[in-house]
Amino acid sequence: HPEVITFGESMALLIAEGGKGLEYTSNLTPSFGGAETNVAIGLSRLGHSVGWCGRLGDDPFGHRIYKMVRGEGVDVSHASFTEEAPTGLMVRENVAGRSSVYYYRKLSAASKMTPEHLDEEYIAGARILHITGITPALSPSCAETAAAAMDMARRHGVKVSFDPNLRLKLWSVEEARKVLLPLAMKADYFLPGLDELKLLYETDSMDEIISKLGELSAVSIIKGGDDETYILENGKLSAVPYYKVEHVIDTVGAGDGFCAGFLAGLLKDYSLEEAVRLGNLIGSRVIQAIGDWEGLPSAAEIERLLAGKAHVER
Ligand code: KDG
Repeated sequence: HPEVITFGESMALLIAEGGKGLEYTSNLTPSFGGAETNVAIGLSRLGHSVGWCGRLGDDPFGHRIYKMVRGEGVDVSHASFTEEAPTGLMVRENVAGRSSVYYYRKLSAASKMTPEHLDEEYIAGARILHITGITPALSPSCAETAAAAMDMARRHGVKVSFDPNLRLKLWSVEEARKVLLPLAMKADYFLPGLDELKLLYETDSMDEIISKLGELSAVSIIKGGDDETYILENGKLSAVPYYKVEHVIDTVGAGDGFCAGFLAGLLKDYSLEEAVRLGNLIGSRVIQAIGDWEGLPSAAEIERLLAGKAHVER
């Protein structure tokens, strides 16, 4: 059984190259992305066993994603294909340093996920179930599936990790609030970004945010502070500083990288602070590479970095 199980939508990704917008570029690079496969790949590269159970279209993009995720060592034995709907697609451009994403994912294969696609026994054998708030944004049946998976995990003493990953291109903040806040109640580890909390709780006040988070039973790990990640445990707030990065290249995927590092820390029985530090380190690597998951480091790279050893190139 994998130590961590996650599921959600992974989509084909086409990236406009050369700093030209999609209207004018003649060069699109294919890749794929999805918050949950990003986390799964991150964990696998750090040496942990992880399963991803997504639903893909029975089409070339779907098969490509399946093979690439499997190639990263992620257990895809519970992922499935359907002929009823296509694999979702996202397209990204970067113009004048600003990255924009366009989704072509309405009625995608992943949006048709239902609780029947979950295998309770598979989830029961894990140590952690990781869910993101993108899944419930896809469709009502996906929202039911996310909640059902969390309930299954809780029934079997599997820890639930939940990253709200608010995507305002998928739903309004009002809709998101109604669904995400009840899901946060089911989590053991709640991993929001500070900006997301401001939107979800409709306040800029840190005191108010902390008091709202205090209503959850989860430990909250708040990403995206100016220079640090916060830990809120039993009403006590602490901060873990970021690793300094000289050149930020692409911030997409940083939060997922953080989650992978944090969950890896939990699996290694690190203290919360040490787990957050590992999360910060993985996030700092992801933002120094192009792509959502390409910059996720291996366990060996992390060991080298922490030992301060230079990489031997030739
Ligand atoms: O966190 C990065 C993800 O947002 C990206 O890989 C794509 O899952 C994705 C989404 O729905 O935007």
